[in-house]
Amino acid sequence: MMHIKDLREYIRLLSDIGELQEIDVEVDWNLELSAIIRRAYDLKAPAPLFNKIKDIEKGFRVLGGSAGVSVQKGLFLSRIAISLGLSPHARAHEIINTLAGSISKKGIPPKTVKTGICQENIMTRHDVDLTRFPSPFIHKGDGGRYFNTWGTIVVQTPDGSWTNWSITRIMLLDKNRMTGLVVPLQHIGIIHQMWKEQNKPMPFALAMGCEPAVPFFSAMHLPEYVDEADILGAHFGEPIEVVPCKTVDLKVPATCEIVIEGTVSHTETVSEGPMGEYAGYIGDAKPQPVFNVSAITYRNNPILPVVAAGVPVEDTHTCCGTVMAAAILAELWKHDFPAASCFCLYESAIHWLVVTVNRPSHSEESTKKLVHMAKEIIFRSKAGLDIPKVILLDDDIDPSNVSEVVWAFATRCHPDTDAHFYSHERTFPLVHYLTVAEKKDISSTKVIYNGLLPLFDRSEISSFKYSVPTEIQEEVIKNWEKYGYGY
Ligand SMILES: Cc1cc2nc3c(=O)[nH]c(=O)nc-3n(C[C@H](O)[C@H](O)[C@H](O)COP(=O)(O)O)c2cc1C
Ligand SMILES: [Mn+2]
Repeated sequence: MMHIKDLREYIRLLSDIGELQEIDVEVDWNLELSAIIRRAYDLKAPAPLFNKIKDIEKGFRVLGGSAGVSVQKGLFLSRIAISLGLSPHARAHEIINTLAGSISKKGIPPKTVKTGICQENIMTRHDVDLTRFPSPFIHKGDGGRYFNTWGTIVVQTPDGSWTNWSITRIMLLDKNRMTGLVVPLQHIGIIHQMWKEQNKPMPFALAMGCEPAVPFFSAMHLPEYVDEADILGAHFGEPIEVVPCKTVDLKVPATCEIVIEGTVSHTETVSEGPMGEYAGYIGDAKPQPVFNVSAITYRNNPILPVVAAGVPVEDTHTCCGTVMAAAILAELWKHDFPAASCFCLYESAIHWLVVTVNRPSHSEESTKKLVHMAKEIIFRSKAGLDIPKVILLDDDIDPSNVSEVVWAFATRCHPDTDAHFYSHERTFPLVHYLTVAEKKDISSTKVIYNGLLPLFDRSEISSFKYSVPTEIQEEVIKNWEKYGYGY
């Protein structure tokens, strides 16, 4: 396991494997920068590093596509894999199953260090000026410039017993104020409520441009009172180093690029959004709390990572999809559900979770039991909250392979008897098709499609893998170039 300890080391590694595109021509933070990021997603092109941004001081940079997928052969998930300490060639199954293993381990809490490179430069009080940084205007139709799309918001319960890391979008208001999505069911919302009950604003630290694993653990759905930082430690087998902030009693990853410190108001709200969201559409504007900024610290020549959320595949899908699948797989294992693997298809804008099952029995009774168990375990877990549609398939299918999943879903699920609907399930309010009332109630119908065929027999599949005798398969692969194929 290779633990990359800062963003710049990650950028060097991306460059080494042809996954980085440095852009030296000047680009505009107003729609141009995000347009380049979006086109890079569409082409699965290298991650753009913007070295020169219009009206922004020299040296301040932006990185896009931190967790984008790649067009290069064998390197499809390389950015995600490297970020998590795995080989750039790691496949989905290895990434998800390794992460699920880490979630099941005992946490390793962070180590506090006295000084951190993230505090090379400090702005406090009247010097605080968020507008010096290249926060982009991302989508036509957004309600403002978005300062945070990939950074981690650190908050703590009033009694200090739980430190939560999460990613939530944050919009720029002016020199020292921002506003962001504080969703009540998310941990930031639960902790904000605790501070409100004490009639106090909630201290926060926003750490941007952290070592590449941090966003993955920040987007991970863990139970309440579990610190994401501890699970990152368990994953790498060593603690992450954190440094105390200057104006709030919180700690941030010591090597990150930019830190915004301050408090989230318990009384004042402003209109946040709309914004182009991960489902692929412009969402809604709603009142959200004001984030008042007390200090900004940053590395020399800071790099601000940016996600241009929208139609798949972008970083929200790869990051959330990967960690949701891992968190759900860990839950399924904990409850002895015979899951082989699990994947949240990026192309579904992470609305479809595929669980492959290694069935102990094919009886109708046991399949019925598995569907019921899947519903109980998945929809009750924090990660399952975001998942509206689940597909259960036998483990001849690779759940990360869209072609295989589409085929199996189309041919194995009876529209009448294999769709199991569950009404009034808690839901993430950003799921696109929800009605206004469902978004307000954060409750909607969810579905499990049972694709576990009765008496499923692999030998009935007509494919290269299953219907061609092994010796002939080997022969054909060996002779492939001899037949005249160049690849
Ligand atoms: C790029 C990106 C953007 C995200 N934006 C938001 C957001 O604006 N609001 C939100 O509630 N969750 C957002 N998420 C998902 C949360 O980070 C995720 O649900 C996480 O588990 C929340 O942390 P918690 O489990 O500690 O509550 C985003 C995730 C990513 C990767
Ligand atoms: Mn949490």
